[in-house]
Amino acid sequence: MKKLNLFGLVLVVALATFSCKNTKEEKNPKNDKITENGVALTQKEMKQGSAIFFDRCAGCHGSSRKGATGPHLLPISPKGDNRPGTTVLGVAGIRAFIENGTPGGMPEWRGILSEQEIELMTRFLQVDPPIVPPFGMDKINKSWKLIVPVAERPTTPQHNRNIDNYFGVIMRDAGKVAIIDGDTKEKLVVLKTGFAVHILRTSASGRYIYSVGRDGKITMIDTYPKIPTIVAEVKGGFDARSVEVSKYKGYEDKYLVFGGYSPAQIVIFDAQTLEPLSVTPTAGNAVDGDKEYIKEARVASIVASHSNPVWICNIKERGVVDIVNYTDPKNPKITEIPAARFLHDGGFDSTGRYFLVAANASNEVVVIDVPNEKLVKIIPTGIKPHPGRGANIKNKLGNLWITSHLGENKLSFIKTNPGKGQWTVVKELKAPGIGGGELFVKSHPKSHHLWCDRTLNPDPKLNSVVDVFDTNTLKLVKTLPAPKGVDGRAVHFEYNKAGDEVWVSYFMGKKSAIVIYNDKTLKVKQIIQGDWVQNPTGKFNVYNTTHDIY
Ligand code: DHE
Repeated sequence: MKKLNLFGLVLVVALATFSCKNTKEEKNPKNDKITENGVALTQKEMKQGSAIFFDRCAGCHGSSRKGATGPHLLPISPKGDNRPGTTVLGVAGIRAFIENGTPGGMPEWRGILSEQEIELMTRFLQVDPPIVPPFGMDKINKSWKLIVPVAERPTTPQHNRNIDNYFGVIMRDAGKVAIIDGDTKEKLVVLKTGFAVHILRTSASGRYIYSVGRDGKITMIDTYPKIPTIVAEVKGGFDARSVEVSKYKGYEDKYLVFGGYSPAQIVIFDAQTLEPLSVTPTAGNAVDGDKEYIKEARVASIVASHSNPVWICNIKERGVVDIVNYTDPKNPKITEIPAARFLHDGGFDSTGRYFLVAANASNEVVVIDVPNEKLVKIIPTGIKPHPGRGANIKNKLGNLWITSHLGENKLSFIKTNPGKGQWTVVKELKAPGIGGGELFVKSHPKSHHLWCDRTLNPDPKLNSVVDVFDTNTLKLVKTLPAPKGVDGRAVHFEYNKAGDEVWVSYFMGKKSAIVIYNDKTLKVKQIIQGDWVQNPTGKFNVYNTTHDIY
């Protein structure tokens, strides 16, 4: 298995050190062994198990193992949860899940985790999870580094390149972000950002690119210098998946919001310097009536409204959508909209008025009217919808927003314009082959194609290809295999600014690559490979990201 970087290790060691008080725990001072629920681990194994869990499992099963997209992994089932505790599954049961994955979207870890790691996890998952320590304003402030103060930054671009067509590409395992000139396809720079960077977002002006990673670190990149440069860094927590900027008129490039997975909190920063302004924990009651109080209420996707000064923050485990007004960033007003569990990823419809987000434990898509801060509809779609930010297309059925599904082979087309069928699924499509594992879809207003991946499908013949559909006929146009010399799983799409090229990442294989297709001919235009292309994942075109074009 890939080694954690130094920071990752320090972090997980810190987390593991905060092991919870456990009544069933017996310590043997001689060999420092923890014996619990019939299994034994040394302190060293506990730390290694925490590291593996944090790196590979926490995203789906929750940092405290209470479950989210995936089931809980607690030794004993919480009240009301009829899924077995890990002590009921035992070593053999846990091993079967880890090695084979599940049809519900859990990947098979055999071949990714070593035998020693799998064996360790069968024991680690049977003891109580470590407690996550707080990460408040003092710690956030201490982590803040203003590398280039605003006064020392250029006031105009120091080059003649077209920043609008720059691409930020995540090299996940290297903890780096590459900035590529989309016009010339030149790599401008590869910057060390943070452990397992997850997404990038661009400022409203398009000048700055912000990354956020599984280490909770935000990195701010300035595109005005000849070579894009890191100008500020800060940590908003131990673990995160999202970051977004203020985009409303008058607030361009002013504020930035961070969505914490661990601890679960919303942190607002000055978007020019990354100076922290406020921290708001997201803990609270769950949406579905039982008044369950959820401490680990992680912040999943975030989008910025173009029509009012708010961010839409999706509180995963609670199933509520927080509309965060940033006009007073030190004391943000938050309006909570009860929706469905567990909120994950989503994006705008083509008008930018409605936000659609997957509730992947309910198999539904939630629609929010952003200017009016209201729930419009909760739409059943399929097993574990996973749209990324979704895709918007237009044809005789109307304006359609599309989600793919992790848990089954299904693309669902939701009509978004007024008239008969609005906010219902008006069409469903299957990609070739069986099983789900779809992670992302993408289109562009200038294109007649809809692109779909099968990244988490266990079959290598399916997870290495991408399917392209015609947006008018909704028929499959072509299944594109990994080009010669490229190996791995295909993941995530991004168009260039003109909408005539599609960039696809190949990761988790022996020959990582970014493959650029001509969107009209579906022919490979260029393959970007090299030592610096290491497990590329998300790609973000500056213009499309700033303007929410997908
Ligand atoms: Fe992601 C988006 C969470 C696994 C690549 N991912 C998101 C978002 C969330 C999220 C909440 C939405 C951010 C937004 O729009 O504001 N992702 C999680 C997880 O919790 C999960 C399931 C497990 C984990 O441990 O992280 C997970 N994600 C993955 C992957 O395995 C992927 C394929 C590669 C990786 O980074 O490890 C991956 N996620 C992405 C990408 C996006 C994303 C590329 C941005 C899509 C976009 O177009 O906006």
